[in-house]
Amino acid sequence: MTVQLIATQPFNDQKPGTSGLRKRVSVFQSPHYLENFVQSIFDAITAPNGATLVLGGDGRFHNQEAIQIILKMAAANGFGKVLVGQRGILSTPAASCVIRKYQTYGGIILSASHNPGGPQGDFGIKYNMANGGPAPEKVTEDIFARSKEITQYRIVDAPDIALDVLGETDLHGMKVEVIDSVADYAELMGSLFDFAAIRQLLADGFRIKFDAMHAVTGPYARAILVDALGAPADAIMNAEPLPDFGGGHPDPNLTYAHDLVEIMYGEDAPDFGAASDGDGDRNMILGKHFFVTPSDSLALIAADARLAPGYAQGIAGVARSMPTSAAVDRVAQELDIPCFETPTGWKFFGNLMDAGKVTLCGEESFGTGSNHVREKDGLWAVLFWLNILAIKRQSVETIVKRHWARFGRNVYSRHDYEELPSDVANGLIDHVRASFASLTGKTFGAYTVKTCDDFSYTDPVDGSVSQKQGIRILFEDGSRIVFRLSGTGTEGATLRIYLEAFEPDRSKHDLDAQDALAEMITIADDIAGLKQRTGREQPTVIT
Ligand code: VG1
Ligand code: CO
Repeated sequence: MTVQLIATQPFNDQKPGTSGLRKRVSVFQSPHYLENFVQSIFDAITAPNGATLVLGGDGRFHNQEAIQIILKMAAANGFGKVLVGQRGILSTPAASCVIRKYQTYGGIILSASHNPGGPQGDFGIKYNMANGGPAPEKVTEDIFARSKEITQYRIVDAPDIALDVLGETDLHGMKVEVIDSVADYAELMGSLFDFAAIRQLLADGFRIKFDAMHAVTGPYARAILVDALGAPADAIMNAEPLPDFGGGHPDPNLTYAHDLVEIMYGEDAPDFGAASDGDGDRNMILGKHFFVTPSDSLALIAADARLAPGYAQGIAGVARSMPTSAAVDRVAQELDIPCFETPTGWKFFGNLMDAGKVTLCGEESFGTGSNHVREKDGLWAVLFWLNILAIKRQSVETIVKRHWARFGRNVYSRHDYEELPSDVANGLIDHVRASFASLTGKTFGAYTVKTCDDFSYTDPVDGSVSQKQGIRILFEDGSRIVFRLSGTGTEGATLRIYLEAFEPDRSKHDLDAQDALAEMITIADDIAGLKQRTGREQPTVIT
């Protein structure tokens, strides 16, 4: 076994997006593509000799092959040990948990999250720091800079490591320890939530349905919901992780999790439904015939956090991404705790959590989490809800409506236009940006524009500045429209339009969000020339 230095040439497109580098599988399969990026990570992070790394992925097509390559490269780059999930499996929150628990130098997570998998699908890779969280922009920029000047990578010439049996193997002087993918994570969940109360809730006949969408959460959900909490085996659907996610789009929302949605809106609907995404960090929460928006879910968890043992002491503060609704801001105000507004992407929450400024964080994109790890966490949110339900013994709908009655309702929706030609999407954003001056003070029906800007964020902990994080059109009554381009897509551009209106009037809380926001939707079209520029009559996905 020898270390090989392989000559290579830079690719110019290895810039990490909102959450790591995501490309078509075929791109990652092209010679040196994965290797170049992994070497760029190793070059950028300058780990000391003998450092320990965590490695795992969501099990999508190409996961195992990539893991073998990364192990051999880690050995050639002087790592002392790699903790790798059994069969290469680690959900994103589980990887974050393992990094923290064993105090490793960092970790590599292989996932393209909610993007489809399979030979024609997407693959992805991201680096997480010693705190268990996604690398901050400074580090992803270093990685990108390295990728543009790389001339060689290091790899040992060795046979593949068996990943199905737990235990330790030697790889050119580096230890490879295959660990149980679920155990550490399940133990952490047991320490945060009142499992006895949830077990009792389920024993009393409360029916749940969890859709793992043939992605990574199947084994986690089975160990926790079925084995530890006593839910019947059929409470979990699509529980077998498949390399192509069964041909589906593992994104837990009303469009892509339609099987679950049909059940939850059907005649004999269970009391509680939930789904997670490809890598297990997102969650969708449903009640019987009822959908909980992620923004409301965050607000509600914040309001009732003390009901869970891990949060019984109260929460230090909350943070939400800018496009997420201000529902949680109202809760923070009442609890008299700080509320931070960050750019999109979990990497912006890390500093706030490390500094003890916030306990709970969330994004409108079905992401909720806390300082128990440094990633958003799908099953954690499901367990938090079950914990709240086990104590309150009210329906999901009642809990949400009582919350609205108390705090008011931030009516919210996101409209996505996927796979637009890049020049169309950029042209639309430029157009809105160029209209700031003429929009300010302009009245559209009942709404008058107060200000418009490009959202920029100064990290209160390290002072780093992130600019152009989405365009905000803010109206005088607190309503707003946000325009943003996705940083996780792999084909063309995805335009996201976030719509929010505050409704204090209880008698209007039963309105469907699309109806309540109808006027805002028209205004968005007016401002951006949506239909005319995109040639589309409808968004691809409405959440
Ligand atoms: C999307 C979401 C963002 C989330 C990111 C990663 O990013 O909007 O809130 O943090 O995905 O989530 P973008 O740039 O496409 O809007 V995951 O579950 O894909 O790791
Ligand atoms: Co995800």
